[in-house]
Amino acid sequence: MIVKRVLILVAVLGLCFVAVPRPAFAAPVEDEGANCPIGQGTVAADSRLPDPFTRIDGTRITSRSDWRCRRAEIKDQAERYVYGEKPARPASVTGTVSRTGITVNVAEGGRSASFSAGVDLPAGTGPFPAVVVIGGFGADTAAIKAAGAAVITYDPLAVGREGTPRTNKQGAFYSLYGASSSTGILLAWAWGVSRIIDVLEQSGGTVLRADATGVTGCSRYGKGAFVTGAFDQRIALTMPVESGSGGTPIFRGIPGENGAQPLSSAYGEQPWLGDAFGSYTGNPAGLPIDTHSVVGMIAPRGLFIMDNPHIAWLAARSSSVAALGGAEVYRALGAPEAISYWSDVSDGTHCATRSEWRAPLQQSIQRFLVGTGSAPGVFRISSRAAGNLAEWRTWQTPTLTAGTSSPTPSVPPSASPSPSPSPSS
Ligand code: MCU
Repeated sequence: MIVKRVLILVAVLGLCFVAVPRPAFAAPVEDEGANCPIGQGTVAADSRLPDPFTRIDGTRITSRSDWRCRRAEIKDQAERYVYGEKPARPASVTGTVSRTGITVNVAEGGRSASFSAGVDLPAGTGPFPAVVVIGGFGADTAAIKAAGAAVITYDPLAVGREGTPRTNKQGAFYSLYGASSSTGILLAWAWGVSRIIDVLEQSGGTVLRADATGVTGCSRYGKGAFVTGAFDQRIALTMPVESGSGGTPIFRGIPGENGAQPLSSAYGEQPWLGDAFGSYTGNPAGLPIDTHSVVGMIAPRGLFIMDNPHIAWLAARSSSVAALGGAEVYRALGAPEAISYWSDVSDGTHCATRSEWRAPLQQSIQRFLVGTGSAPGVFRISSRAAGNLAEWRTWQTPTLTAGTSSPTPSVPPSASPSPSPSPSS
């Protein structure tokens, strides 16, 4: 009798665990604003940062739920003027996920391509959250695994090659969309990560969870990590490291930041940015957006920007302004703690593994990917490269009325107890 009751209790508890959806920190779809109208009008040139809260038609958003379609406008402008277009998921995406690797096959309009990625699981039984490490180096992979997430090692150059002229771009993305596509390779890399997430979704989440993906990368791959997180709302945690010009730093700040990689160099060294950016390398004030708004595209999802203030080329001061400006979007959406920034580091080596970042990195992974603990919510700006947001804006941050600021929580494929509430609640 007692045994029977215990069994019933276990079964009921089991059902509860299966039925309780765990709040996710990301959206269930790549782009929640895909059906939003894009305003008409021109944005006047401005040497300071455009107001992220003002629509193209000149009106200002008033509620948190307005952000979804305002974000869609920023995304449209980011594609049009900075990165090039990111096409929606192609007609066919198939692939496999194993404990050691992922394969991705894409096809559309009679063209096809394939690429693969490595998987390195942490200790435990899983299914695991995962961090895509673009180019194999970014945030400390040992620390990522120790925090409970798998590492997906992704070679972005198979999807968007470096060393090609803009007129003959190569890699899986360009096999589908053409060698003369005006999309830069950062967004091609981002598209590749999105297709990996498509395959994770199709896999049923037995090895890797599809609702708990992070992304990181250092240097040129930090530029890629930033763009990847901005352009796929399924990504719960974005961690660009020392990304430099073309990455997190505000474009408008680069010309005045001594020793920073010039915009013409970031545009010319590799086809990282879209072809359209070529008209703005000498005129960033003409851009209707800047990277603070791209940071805003990531809000209210987890973001941890890491910078190195010892190398002038990396433009850490302009990056701090982007983080401070983007943090205003997080604040307006009611999720100020979901963004962290850290440039106060002692070792000047580019892309070093840094002890200073270990705790906030692991806290971010646990909060946004594993689903435990709290976000670091820290801004540690080095005095060597401290930007001043007040010098860069004329707008003030609105108090938005409450609404659903965070993307709709998704039901995870795995069944596990629910963690603490979403960052925007
Ligand atoms: C910071 O990222 C780049 C930088 O933009 C380039 O100018 C330099 O050559 O390489 C950096 C990098 O990717 O280092 C690994």
